[in-house]
Amino acid sequence: MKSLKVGIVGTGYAAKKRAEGILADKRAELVYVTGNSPEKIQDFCQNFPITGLDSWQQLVNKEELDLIFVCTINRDHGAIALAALEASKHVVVEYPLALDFSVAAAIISLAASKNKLIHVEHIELIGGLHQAMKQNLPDIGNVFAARYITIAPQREVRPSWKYHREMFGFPLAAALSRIHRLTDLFGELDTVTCHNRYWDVPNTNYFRSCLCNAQLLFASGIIADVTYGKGDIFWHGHRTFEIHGDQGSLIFEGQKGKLIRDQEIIEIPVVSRRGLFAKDTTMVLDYLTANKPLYVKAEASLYALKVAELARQASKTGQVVQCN
Ligand code: NAP
Ligand code: BLA
Repeated sequence: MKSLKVGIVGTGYAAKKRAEGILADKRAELVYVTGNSPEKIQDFCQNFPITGLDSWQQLVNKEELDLIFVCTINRDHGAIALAALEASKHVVVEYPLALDFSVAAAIISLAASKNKLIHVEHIELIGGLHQAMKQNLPDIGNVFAARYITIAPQREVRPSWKYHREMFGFPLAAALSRIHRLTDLFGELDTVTCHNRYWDVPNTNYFRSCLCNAQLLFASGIIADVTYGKGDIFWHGHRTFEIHGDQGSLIFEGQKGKLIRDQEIIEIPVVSRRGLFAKDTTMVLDYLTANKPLYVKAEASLYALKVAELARQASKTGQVVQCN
């Protein structure tokens, strides 16, 4: 069988993981890469057998490419995915699909009309923590509450896309996995409220820190609290995911998990976060070459993005926003 010819937009961490995955799989071959700076593109081409191009517009229109991986900054995901689908390529986008919900919806429609794959990577779903949560959920009875907090302190924040209002996007859209873990477990929402604060770098669109807190009320009645924070305002890192049911609680702190019930506390091992991009890449190739189902549908990502968009509205108005 003819191997799939791959183009990569981006030269950072995700792009490298994709290139490693493609290189290790006979069903696909690396052809072109592009990025933000000539030096990084050159470095990438020195590390992988791949040809550098000057722009993503050039890359997505290369006749010979079958499959494009979009691994660049969030602001550009939507435009690149649209252009790649217009050029009739299969497309994989690192989450978020787009920062704007309506653009993301248009991308999914275009993929359907072109009969091409649009896959949004959501490695959090295939990671050890989420799998352990899912496996143990039946042991805690009826769930009524959840809390998911990730705080990443950072000393000496430099101007980078991850600390830029437009390039990174609204925190819960950018870090969409925070919402997506919850919608994957608990389904649809009734309402959302949200507060979001930035600590700005004066006279720029960069920030030094952000703190975003949302309360999601699910249709089932589950109340979930989501907190995302990063930057130099924080002094203590935090990654806690708790789910509370009427028969017990599941508490994960970092990579350590426990199930707490009446008289017992049971440790739950969580496997490491390594290898997830490789897994995702393999599943994309399984889908394209053998029609094996993927682990996530673009529509599920779109729903999480809708919740993020409504949270953004809630944070602007201070109001409770209805989700349907
Ligand atoms: P990264 O290592 O910082 O790489 C970012 C890429 O974007 C680099 O090629 C960088 O090129 C380029 N870039 C930086 N500033 C730019 C600008 N102003 N205009 C155009 N391009 C610019 O980031 P990453 O971790 O690979 O993340 C890439 C995407 O994957 C993001 O959407 C992220 O949300 C998503 N994602 C990442 C992970 C993860 O584990 N890392 C997990 C899930 C999703 P230069 O270095 O030349 O500037
Ligand atoms: C998610 N990791 C992300 C995202 C970014 C980074 C930008 C998407 C936005 C978000 O959800 O916050 C960037 N992650 C980093 C960087 C480091 C990091 C720069 O850990 C520096 C060490 N990602 C990695 C590494 C691992 C990793 C080294 O870069 C683990 C070995 C895993 N990142 C990882 C996973 C996610 C993620 C599993 C999905 C988010 C989730 O699990 O909820």
